[in-house]
Amino acid sequence: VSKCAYSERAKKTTHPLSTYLLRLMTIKQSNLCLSADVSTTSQLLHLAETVGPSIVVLKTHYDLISNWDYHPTTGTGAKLARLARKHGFLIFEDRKFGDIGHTVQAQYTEGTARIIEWSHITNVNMIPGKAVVDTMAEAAARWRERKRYEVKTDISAGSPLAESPVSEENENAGATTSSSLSPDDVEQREGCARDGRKASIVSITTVSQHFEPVNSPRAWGETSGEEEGEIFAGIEEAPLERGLLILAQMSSKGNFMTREYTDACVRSAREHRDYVMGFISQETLNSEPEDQFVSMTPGCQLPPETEDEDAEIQGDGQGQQYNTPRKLVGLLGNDVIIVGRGIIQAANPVTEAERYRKAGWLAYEERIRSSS
Ligand code: UP6
Repeated sequence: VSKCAYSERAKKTTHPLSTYLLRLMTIKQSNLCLSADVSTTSQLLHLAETVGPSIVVLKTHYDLISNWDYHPTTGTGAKLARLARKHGFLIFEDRKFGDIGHTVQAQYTEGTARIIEWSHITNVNMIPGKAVVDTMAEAAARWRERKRYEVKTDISAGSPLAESPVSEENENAGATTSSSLSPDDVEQREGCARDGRKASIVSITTVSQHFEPVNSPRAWGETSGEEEGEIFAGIEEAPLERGLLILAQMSSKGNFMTREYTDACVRSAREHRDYVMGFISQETLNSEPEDQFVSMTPGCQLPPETEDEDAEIQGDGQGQQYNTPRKLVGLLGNDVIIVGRGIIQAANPVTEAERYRKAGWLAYEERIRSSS
């Protein structure tokens, strides 16, 4: 179990999105992912808006939503992406891809939902074999090149940002770069900053100094301006890279994920360190010094406030099993707790999310401070 602080691991990982996530976690003092398993877009967007300040990842199952709007720039994915920038969290579509590589590539990048366009992270079930990870990595690399090209073309044509998907994605990016970075911090290359309605391509090279931990994560609720979607001072835009989590272990009772399967997931992750951020697992799977994978862990609930915090938690009667943040983060070394019904079925999901954030963070602090 790693005693290394998230901020230190942010410096060690080579995946830009993991670096970003580990910094977000440090700033927001949160290792909480909300599993927003609701059935309408308004419920989803409302949760993202209200719980956004407490979380670092918002997990979706887009196919649970009855009225998902597929429009690339004004649809549900684009709206979520805007809320992600506003509150500082990453979007994780829990698609659990599981087909032959060719099919998965198309499901990931094309078809109805075009998941790659709005979701920073997705995951894959590796039962079909390692090729599925190879093909997803290939698709993500191609997508990134296309995005870069689109940004460049958009800029050289001087077209208004709002007219292309990429500009929609980068809307408001300038709020950070212009207000909190000096010109020396910014190098012409990638990312997108706004100058009136024209864009310039920038890369934020020395971002770490801009990540000032805040005393209260609630400070994230204070935007630097009135405009909807304006991002927080001190936080830069998420990098253009996409990330993958490999489904290496499951929380459900009697699942068929053997040690051999889990080990194969780790080997595959090591082959794609620039794309695979980590795992959906029940314990940390980092075992070599170069392993800086993030483990995100479902099957997490807290007992009611009135009960002992280490009390055993009942499953859901449909195979789901639950553990507390203290066990998952403190003892088993997981990094991010994924909580669905524990929060969304509470009388007040906003205060409940804060309760989980605090419990998850405390478990992490105890872990890095413990001597054993
Ligand atoms: N999930 C699990 N276990 C896994 C992998 N994924 O529960 O091993 C997902 C479920 C659900 C969420 O698909 O979206 O995590 C857990 O929700 P819950 O907290 O309401 O049980």
